[in-house]
Amino acid sequence: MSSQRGNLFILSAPSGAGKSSLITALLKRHADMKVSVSHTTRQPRPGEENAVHYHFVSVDEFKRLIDKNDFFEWAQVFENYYGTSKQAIEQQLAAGIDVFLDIDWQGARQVRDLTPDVQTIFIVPPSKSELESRLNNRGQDSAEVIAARMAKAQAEMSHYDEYDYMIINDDFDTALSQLETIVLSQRLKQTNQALVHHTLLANLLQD
Ligand SMILES: Nc1nc2c(ncn2[C@@H]2O[C@H](COP(=O)(O)OP(=O)(O)O)[C@@H](O)[C@H]2O)c(=O)[nH]1
Ligand SMILES: [Mg+2]
Repeated sequence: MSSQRGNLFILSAPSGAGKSSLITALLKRHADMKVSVSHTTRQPRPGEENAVHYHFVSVDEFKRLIDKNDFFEWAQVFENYYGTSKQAIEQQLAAGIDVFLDIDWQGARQVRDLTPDVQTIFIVPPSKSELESRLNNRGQDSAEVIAARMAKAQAEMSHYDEYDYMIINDDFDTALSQLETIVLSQRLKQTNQALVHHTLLANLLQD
């Protein structure tokens, strides 16, 4: 177990900006980073597994969890409920793992209020036409759903200025290394380093 507490990151993006692929690629490189598995009331897409991509629950179950105060944050997004359980993040952070929350701007606001040291990252597509074609190429949703997502993508993007960092996901490898730079540099913050290297510092400062 690391002696340093893990850092908490939020990644937000409009649907189709490539956020999930970036997180997946980053986690492949780093065993000490995890993405939080949210609860949602939306239906699983083909290939999505319960407890891996989301905890898929009914509206009744979701409301029960709200009443039990189990959520760190939750919001209604695209007609469905989404939420991060407290359990999903606390154990990991305590174990020194960096945790990513793939959540929307409403959730980001709640987490910022609760955890001011959270680092927030916003990912945008390189152009509107590229975003459109990415949403179409996914081929898992109806045209109606895609059109609704396109409209909501703009609503999500209008919140870009509430975030600490911004990445333009044009070239995937460039975006990935930019994301990695943000995450790794957080560990080098003096306050984080002082915790990990307290013995060294005590020694260096001793007369
Ligand atoms: N507030 C909040 N938003 C979430 C949570 N989980 C996912 N979301 C957001 O809900 C939106 C829809 O996610 P999803 O159904 O996976 O569709 P996607 O747009 O293809 O990723 C995205 O903006 C996610 O970041 C959560 O636990 N809390
Ligand atoms: Mg998603």
